[in-house]
Amino acid sequence: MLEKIVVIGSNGQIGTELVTELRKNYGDGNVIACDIRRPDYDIKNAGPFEFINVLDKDILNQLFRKYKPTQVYLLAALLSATGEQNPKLAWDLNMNGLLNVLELALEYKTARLYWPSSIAVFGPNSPKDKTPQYCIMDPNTVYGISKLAGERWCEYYFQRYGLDIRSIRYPGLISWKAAPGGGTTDYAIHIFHDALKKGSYQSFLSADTELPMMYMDDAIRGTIELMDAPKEKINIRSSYNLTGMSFTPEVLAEEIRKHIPNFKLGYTEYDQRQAIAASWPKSINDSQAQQDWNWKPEFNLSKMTVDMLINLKK
Ligand code: AKB
Repeated sequence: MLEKIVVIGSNGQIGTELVTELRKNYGDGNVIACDIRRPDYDIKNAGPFEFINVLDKDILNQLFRKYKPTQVYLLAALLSATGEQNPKLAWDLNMNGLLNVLELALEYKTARLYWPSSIAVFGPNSPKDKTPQYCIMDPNTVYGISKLAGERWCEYYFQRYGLDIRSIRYPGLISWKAAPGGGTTDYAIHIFHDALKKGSYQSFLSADTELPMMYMDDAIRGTIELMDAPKEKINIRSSYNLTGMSFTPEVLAEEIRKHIPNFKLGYTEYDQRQAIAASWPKSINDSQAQQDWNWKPEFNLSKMTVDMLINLKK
């Protein structure tokens, strides 16, 4: 079948790399990048680009009518830290954006829909270590609440209407190509930039704040592997737990010092993101993804650190 793939939120940290990879696999002309902002990189020149506000149902409808996509990736969202600055906008974008796309995917018979969830669906009473797929979930950020509600909508659309929707609960994503978009885990990217530029970094998370993380190469590969997996293998229609590694700022700094021996890590005054991080898991159990669609990360802390430093130096 000839695939027509629409990526909504193509300018973000994930979208930038996902569009490039999908275009390699399916051909430039078959992957339509869409965002509310003009792309400032070569996505626009490589293939089709459409300005889309996911909250504008008419524009969204025109997009579906024009391309009749076989696959849709909905990535447009406000993340945890920016979400806390504007809770109503975060709820509106994260929730109504999803509901608009779910409705249109059904109407235009989109074969497969991808929507990202996050470790933010867990909360202070969720188990912290090796957090399982199913457990107490009491998120206390608007981002986490919207992601948990979104997961329930996704499962509802699968069970009630048979919509083939697939999802991953991303941990913090570490990448060098595009800037991160206002998350709590962004320190793990800023630290590399500052290590190379200044030889030091002031972390807004405390030394012992352990969080689950993943290198972007693994996240993109995992996302496409999940979308390519046979339907009968997908047993989770809310969202799959997934992880690559877990570390604290101090452990990451130690790893960076293997390459930049004089690197210094300091800490800022208390930051609201500390409370968000404290409510999240330290590590994730992703055995269900391993079982169902053979998930396996390729990047651990040392391999990721080498790759980040090589690419950022360029
Ligand atoms: C954030 O920090 O908000 C995101 C996430 C874990 O979903 N990176």
